[in-house]
Amino acid sequence: MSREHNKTPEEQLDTGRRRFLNTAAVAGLAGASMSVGLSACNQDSKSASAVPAAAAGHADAAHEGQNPHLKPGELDTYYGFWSGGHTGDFRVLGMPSGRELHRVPCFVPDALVGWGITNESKAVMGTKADGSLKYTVADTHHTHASYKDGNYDGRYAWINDKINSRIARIRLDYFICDKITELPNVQGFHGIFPDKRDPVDPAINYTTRVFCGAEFHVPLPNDGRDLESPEKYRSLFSCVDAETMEVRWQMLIDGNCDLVATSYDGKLAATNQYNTEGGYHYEGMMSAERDACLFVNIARVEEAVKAGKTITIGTSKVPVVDGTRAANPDPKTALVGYVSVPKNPHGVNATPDAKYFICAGKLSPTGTVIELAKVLDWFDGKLDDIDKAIVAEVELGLGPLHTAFDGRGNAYTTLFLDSQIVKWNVDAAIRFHAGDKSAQYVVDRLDVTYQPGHVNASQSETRFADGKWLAVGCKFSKDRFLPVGPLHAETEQLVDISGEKMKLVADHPVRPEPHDFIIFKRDLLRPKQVYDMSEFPLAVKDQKEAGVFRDGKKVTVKIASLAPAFEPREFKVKVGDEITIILTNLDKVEDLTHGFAIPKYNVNFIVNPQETKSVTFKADKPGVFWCYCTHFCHALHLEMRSRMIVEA
Ligand code: CUK
Ligand code: CUA
Ligand code: CA
Repeated sequence: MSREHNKTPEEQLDTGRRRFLNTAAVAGLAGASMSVGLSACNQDSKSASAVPAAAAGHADAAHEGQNPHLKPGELDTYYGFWSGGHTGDFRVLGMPSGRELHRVPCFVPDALVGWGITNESKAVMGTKADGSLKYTVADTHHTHASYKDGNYDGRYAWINDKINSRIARIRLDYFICDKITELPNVQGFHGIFPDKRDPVDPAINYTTRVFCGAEFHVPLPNDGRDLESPEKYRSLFSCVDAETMEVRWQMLIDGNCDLVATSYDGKLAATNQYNTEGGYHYEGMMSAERDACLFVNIARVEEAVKAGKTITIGTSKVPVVDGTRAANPDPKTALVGYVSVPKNPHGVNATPDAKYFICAGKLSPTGTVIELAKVLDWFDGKLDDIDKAIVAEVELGLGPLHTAFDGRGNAYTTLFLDSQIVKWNVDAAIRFHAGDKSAQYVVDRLDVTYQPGHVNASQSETRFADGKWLAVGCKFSKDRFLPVGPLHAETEQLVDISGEKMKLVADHPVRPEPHDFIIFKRDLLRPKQVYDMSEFPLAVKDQKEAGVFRDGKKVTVKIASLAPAFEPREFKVKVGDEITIILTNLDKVEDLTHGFAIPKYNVNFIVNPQETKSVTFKADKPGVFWCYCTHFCHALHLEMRSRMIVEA
C-alpha cells in the first residue's frame, strides 16, 4: 500500500474513478472488489499491514506506541462489550489484551449457567403456553451502555436481537440479563442507542430511553393482510423506557431504519436509512442515488404522544405517532427531518465533541458530516433546507461502514471493500467541503484483514474519547489463523491509535460473528462478586429451611448448598409429581460457585455465592438419580452430591 502524504487530496483518495455510477456498476464493482479482497490471502506477508509503522519509516517512527500484551496477573485497563452476532450472546472482553472474560446469556439458552433451564431465566426469556421457550435463536448486533454526564455510568447495557425484534437489558452490577422486551409490529430490529440526556429537563443528564430502529418493512399489522402489496409495507422507529423496559412509543416513518445515534443534549436521535425506496429486492433498495438520515425531535414526539396524536396498530397498545414526510410539512412543528445522504448509508455515529453525526456511504465512497446545531436551526425555522446541515460530504474509499473517534478531531472509518481503515480529520473535511481544496483531510490508511465491519475506539462513544486503542471487527479471516474446516473464525484486530499513524498490534480469532462493540475504562464499572440474598424471594436462607414440601402432586424441594454438601443429602418423590427444586448457594466466598445437575432429567444450572435459582419438571421415570455439583468448587467437589429417589 502506498503512503500518500504528498499527493493532492484528490490523488490521495483516488476514489472518483471508482465512484458507483448506477445500480449495475454497484453490483459489478462490489463483486470485483470482493474478489480482490478474497485473493489478498495469497499475498506474502510483506503487505503493508504486516509492517509495523515504525519499521516502515513513518514520520512518527519515534512514537513508541503502546503494548497490548499483559504479563501474567496483570489486569486489563478497559472493558469491552461485544455483540456475538447469530450466536445470540453478549460478550465481555478485557482490553487491550482482547481476552474474553465472560458471556452474559440473554436471548438464547446457555448450558453453563442454566439459562433457559431455570424458572427465573425462562421468565426473562419468555415462554409459550406449554412452558417451553418462545424463542431459542437470536442475532445480536449492537450493544450500548447507559450514560451519565456524557460518560458510561455502569448501570445497564442493552443489546438487540435482530431475528425476533427483542431488546435485552444487562444489569452491570451482576452482569446478568434482567429484562427482555419484544417490539411490536416490527421486523429486522437493528440499530439501538440509549439517550444521554432528557430533551426537556436538562437536570436529567443520564439515560432514560433507548431508541430502536427497524430495518425491514412489514404489513401493519402483520396478520395476513397486504401479503402481496409490498408498497404498503412500513417500518417503525421505537422508544423503550430504560427503567421499565416498556415500549413508550413508536413512530411510523417513510423508508426504513438501520443504525441509531443520539445527541449529547438529548434533543435528537437519528437513524440512517438505506431503503428510502421501499424496495423489496436489493436492486430496488439501491435504485436511488441518495437515501437519508432521519432526525427525530424527541421533545416534539413526546408532546404529540401526550396530546394523544397517536394511533395503535393491531393488538399492540403502544401509541404510534406519524413521522412520515406527508404528515410533517412544516419544520416548525415537524416531528422529524430527513437529511439526504448518498446511496445506502450504513452507520451513523456521534462525534465526541457533540457537534456532528457522521453517516458512512456503503455504496457511495463518501462520509457525510451533519452539524446538529443546524438540524436544530431547521426545526426552529431558521434554516430553509435541512440538507444545509450537511457540512461535509467527502470521499473516503470504497464501502465505508462505521466510524470511531479519538477525541483529537479524527474519525476512523472502516472501508469494507478496500479492507482498510481510513483515519480522517473532521475539521479538515469540513474545510475541504467548503472549498479549501488544499485541506488534507485523510491522515492515514491501514490495511486490515479482511473486509472490516464495525470499528470502535476506547471511550469513542462518550465525551471522553481518549484516542488510545481501536478495535476492528473483520468479517473474513481467511489465512490469518490455523484452518479448522470450512467455517473460519472472524478476525478482531487491535490498533494503537495513540500516534499519528495507526499501528496494527494484534489479531484475535473470535467465534462468528461479532458486530458492534464498545470499549471503556475499567473504573466506570463496579461489579459485585457476591449476590445480595434479599434479591431472591425464594431464597433458602438456612440449611434448616431445606427439605421436601408436598402439596398434592406438587412437590417443592428446597436445597441449600454449602461446600462440599447439598442439604438435604437425599429426597424422595413419586412418578407423576411436578417437582420444583429451589437451590440457594449459602457460600459467601467470592468465586465459590456450585452447579446442580440431574442425570436423565436434562437439568443443569449454577448458583453463584448467595444466589437462588429454581427449576420445575415432571418426575416421569423411577429410579435413583445422583444430583451432582458440576462446577469445581472444593477438594470434595466430586463428593458433593444429593440423591433424588423417584418411587414408582
Ligand atoms: S451492522 Cu454488522 S457490520 Cu448489524 Cu452494525 Cu455494520
Ligand atoms: Cu460444589 Cu463443585
Ligand atoms: Ca437505497
